[in-house]
Amino acid sequence: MSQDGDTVGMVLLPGGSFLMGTDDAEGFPEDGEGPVREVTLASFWIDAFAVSNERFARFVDDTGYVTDAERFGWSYVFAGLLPAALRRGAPRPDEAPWWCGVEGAYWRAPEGPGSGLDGRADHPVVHVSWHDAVAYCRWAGTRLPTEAEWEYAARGGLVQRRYPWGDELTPDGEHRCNIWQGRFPTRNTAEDGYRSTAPVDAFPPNGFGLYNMAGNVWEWCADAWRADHSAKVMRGGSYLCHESYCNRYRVAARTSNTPDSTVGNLGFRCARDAG
Ligand SMILES: [Cu+2]
Repeated sequence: MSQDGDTVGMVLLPGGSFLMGTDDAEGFPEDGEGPVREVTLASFWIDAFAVSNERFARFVDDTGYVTDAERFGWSYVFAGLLPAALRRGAPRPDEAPWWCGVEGAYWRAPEGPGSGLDGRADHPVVHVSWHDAVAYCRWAGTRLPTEAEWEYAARGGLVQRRYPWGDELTPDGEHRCNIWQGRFPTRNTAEDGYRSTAPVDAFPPNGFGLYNMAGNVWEWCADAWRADHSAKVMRGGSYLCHESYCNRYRVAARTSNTPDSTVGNLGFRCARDAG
């Protein structure tokens, strides 16, 4: 049974204008983070949490949907999460050799054969492509947020701050999101409590009551990446982001991937029109 018409777990955000983007010296201008511009939005609903394994399972059980990773037979898993036997000999992209192409990795087996979702029902679903996310939304009577909606939501009512809670990464020494601590990609001290995904309700929410808008998993947005319609926008950063190479857990940060790509640190949340 689909959840059409249901806004359980969603937050209604008032429409209005906000300053989107950043000229932050710590940002990546080449990603198109700037310039800062005023954007006006109608009010909309957005999920308080990324879509969890439990929610995605309901969709698959109801529809028999087969994800892109299952159709292709493999997905990208972070090397440090794999047993040696799967890591050895796995193909790795030259530009990001910490990713292993693992046969049989998909949302129900996030680290490939032998892995499962025990203890992770409330973690964000991963290894879902943009197409998979859109299919879920259609079933749920929702849609992906636009990039502007996503950033407006992530900012939580704050104006031109770096993170959903302010400008400081760890206020009073406290971790506020699930990213990488230590030396990427070989040593993860997991000071924030997590080496991989965290529950979708981990860490305090932002000013709009939204959880994990920074870190944990990247989230698909509805938009095409600039003029390149063969790629889609992703926002929010993930448990692998680290200052040393990718501080894209800032609210203005963005990246992209092709709509059939799947990977172990990329999920989504839903939005819907208000009224
Ligand atoms: Cu990153």
